[in-house]
Amino acid sequence: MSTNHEIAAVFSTIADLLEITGANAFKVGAYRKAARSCDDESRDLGALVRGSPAALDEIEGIGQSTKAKIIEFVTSGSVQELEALRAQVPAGLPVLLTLAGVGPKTVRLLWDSAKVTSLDELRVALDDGSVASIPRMGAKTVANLREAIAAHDLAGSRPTRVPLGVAIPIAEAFLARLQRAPGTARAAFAGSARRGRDTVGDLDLLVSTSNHAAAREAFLGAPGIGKVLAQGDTKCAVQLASGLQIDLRIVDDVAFGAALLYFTGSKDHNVYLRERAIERGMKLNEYGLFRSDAQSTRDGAHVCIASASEASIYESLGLPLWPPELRESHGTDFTQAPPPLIELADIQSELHAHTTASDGSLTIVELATLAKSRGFHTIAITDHSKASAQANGLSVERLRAHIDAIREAEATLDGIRILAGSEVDILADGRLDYDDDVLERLDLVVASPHTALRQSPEAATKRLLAAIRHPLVHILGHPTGRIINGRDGLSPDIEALCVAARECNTALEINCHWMRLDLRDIHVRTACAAQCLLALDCDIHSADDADNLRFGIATARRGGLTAPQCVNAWDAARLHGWLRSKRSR
Ligand code: DGT
Ligand code: CA
Ligand code: CA
Ligand code: ZN
Repeated sequence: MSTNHEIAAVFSTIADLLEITGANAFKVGAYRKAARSCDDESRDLGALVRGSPAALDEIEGIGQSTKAKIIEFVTSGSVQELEALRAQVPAGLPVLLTLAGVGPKTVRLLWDSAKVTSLDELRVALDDGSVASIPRMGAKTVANLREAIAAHDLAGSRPTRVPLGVAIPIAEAFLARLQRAPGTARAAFAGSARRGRDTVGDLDLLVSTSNHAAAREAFLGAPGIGKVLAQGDTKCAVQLASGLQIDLRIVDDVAFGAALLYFTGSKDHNVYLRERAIERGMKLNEYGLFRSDAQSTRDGAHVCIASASEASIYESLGLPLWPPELRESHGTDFTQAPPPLIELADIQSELHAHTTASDGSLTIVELATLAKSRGFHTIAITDHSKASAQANGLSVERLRAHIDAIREAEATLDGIRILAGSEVDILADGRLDYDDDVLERLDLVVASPHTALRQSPEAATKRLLAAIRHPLVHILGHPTGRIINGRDGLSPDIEALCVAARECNTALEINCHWMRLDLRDIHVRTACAAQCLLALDCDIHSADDADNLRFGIATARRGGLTAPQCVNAWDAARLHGWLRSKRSR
């Protein structure tokens, strides 16, 4: 892209984002006009800035403010105002503007009225009727949105993989229907969803039943189906209106374990198991593990060794039972015992949560009550710091008052420790958003990157290392800042971060929100190998967010995390001891 096009793109993005945030039409129009002017300008704006910046004044449609931004872009490579706007608008939202016929006004309406912040959330909101129930949203607009999404997917302009957090609730709704069908023995989801991948290509469901027709009817009768792709006696497949495909296998209960094993995969793991079976004179397929020698047939069929449960099949292959999350091909030695992976029940604290003081929807007491109801011993209140102005980050003065309010809540509530913390912005150069004397007063500091998420890997590594090594920081929050299907975020040298984290006793966060899951699975593997501490936190903004823990657990398990390495799995004494170890008093 030429410099002129790049600057034009900056201005039109600013205009889009301004319009989404509801800025006045005059300002938006000025940026659009400036964008056109830059596109149409025959001279190179970079050369103009360096040679004769006064010439910018002659360009029709460029005023004082846009001129300053052209100079800023040419000299620094970025524009502050754009960065600030990006931080204000959810990262997944601008993509909606690429949908045919969808402009900033519609996007704003979807965001305001249906809380849609990404294409995936729009799919869900279309399916569950929350878009249709927006007062100013006509039936025609709803139909247009569906068509635009379908066209968008067809054009391949978007990865069609669906976030785990969107897929799992759908899978569970289907399973509930199947479980209610007459004749059903067992029902489960398999495939990448069961292996806990952060996104799924499609859903794979499995049901064992004495009544195939009833299971089929229960499946095909579910709401939200756009198209039936197959409807056989043992195999059905549908595509939801949102685009997600769901495969169903209907089996006899005696073969449930073999089918579950087969359809859980991964494909590579299946190949490994099948080869091991062959080496041992057996045959493995989706119906069971069989003897393969010619003498072992009964009534012409091979004798079945195991099929009802996964455990019996692994055992007959002389292997320990491997958890689905580790059934991948990373050079794992499957003859060894798998590590005792962390489980949901191991988690005893939440160390990243926002209140109404910044951008959360719960009060301190409501958050503490929520944490208590989960059986946690500790909750940390970590509202945003002042640089996160878009999230109503706290000035030092407001933070002081907030700490007092937290201490007061702790004195009144029994059975839960409430920590005064902060989610402090890591500025682009690695400095933190509060001074040390402020941080020192906090029980816990989560340091997170929120802006400048496109800096170079070298700059990102330096920036995050500075936060990890800061003596007052306990946890590095969502280290890369990626948003699934939204933005890639930073690409720091993860191994270097993990080594430093271990040295400094700083924990790296697995943010459990299904749009983040950051650190991601492969990063967690690196962290486990480096033996640094990890935190598993929900970054709670509303009560529902606490339910995202399961997705973080899935990512943690895929990385091989065991409970002792996770600070949230520690008892109160150990956790608070670690927190105090980074405080002088
Ligand atoms: P996805 O849907 O792309 O997120 O990934 P999966 O792993 O769910 O893949 P999917 O839906 O194509 O198939 C589900 C499982 O079925 C897969 O994990 C293993 C098994 N499977 C499917 N096709 C094959 C195959 O050609 N060979 C073997 N060995 N297994 C297969
Ligand atoms: Ca699948
Ligand atoms: Ca499939
Ligand atoms: Zn947060």
